[in-house]
Amino acid sequence: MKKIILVTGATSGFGKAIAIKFAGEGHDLIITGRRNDRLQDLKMKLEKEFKVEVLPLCFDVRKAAEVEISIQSLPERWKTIDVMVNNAGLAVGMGPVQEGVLDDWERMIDTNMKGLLYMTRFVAPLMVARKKGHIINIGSIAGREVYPNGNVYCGSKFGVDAITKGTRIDLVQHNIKVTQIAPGAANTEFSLVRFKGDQQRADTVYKGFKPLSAEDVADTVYYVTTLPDHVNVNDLVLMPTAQASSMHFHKV
Ligand code: NDP
Ligand code: 8X3
Repeated sequence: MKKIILVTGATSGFGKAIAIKFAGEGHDLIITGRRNDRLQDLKMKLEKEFKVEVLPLCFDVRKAAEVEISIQSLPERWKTIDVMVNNAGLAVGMGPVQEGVLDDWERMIDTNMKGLLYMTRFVAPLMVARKKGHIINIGSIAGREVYPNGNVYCGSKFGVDAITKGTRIDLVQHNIKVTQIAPGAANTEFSLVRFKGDQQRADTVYKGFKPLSAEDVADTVYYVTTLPDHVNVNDLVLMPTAQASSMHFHKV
């Protein structure tokens, strides 16, 4: 059955791959992000290749008012969101806490935690009204194990872990599934953003082992939406085979 899937951060990496995966399976999509040109290109591509309908919404998840108006002004048909993937997020900088850049901290906390909360605040009521829905939060191995110089990014992803558990408890009585997918290292634009455009430094993160691809994560997100109504994956840690923990890699 055709569903409506909302994916935040669909202009790149996991979000884009998730949108392509669901479109390939015949589902209609609401795709969000701040880069409107990329949203429009993706809409054209998906509608042409897969004959699905795609609604791009360009806004910043850190701005509660923008989130609220974007969701509340959706045409009625598009408000019947079956699956929301809270994927938009980022790391900015990496260094010891005593040298932290305050603006980097604000960006991570505001995007990864508050942005995810704003989306949930305005989309969950639509699901509650229909007594059905599935919220999938993209956490991280960084939300399970802290690593040196990861302080605030890890904190924001530990926050996603707690918020996901709390959301599940609050929504269980409304028949809404809540899942966290927590990936390990994946080669997307993540490290380029973290290292503020330094491509060489970003590339070194993935040297000597095979990281996850965005498609690996997209396949997993899709999988958890295919289970019977009475079955939910609460939590799934998805790692490259060559990564045993935040800190342990088999590199050659
Ligand atoms: P990318 O940088 O490739 O994609 C990040 C996406 O988030 C972009 O589409 C970006 O869109 C969107 N985004 C960022 N800030 C905002 C904002 N303020 N408002 C709206 N959208 C925003 O990285 P990934 O695909 O790797 O990251 C996706 C998620 O996965 C993140 O939550 C990240 O923390 C998490 N993750 C990543 C891992 C990795 O190793 N790559 C591992 C584990 C988790 P735009 O810039 O257009 O707004
Ligand atoms: C991204 C994975 O380990 O670089 O969430 O923090 S890590």
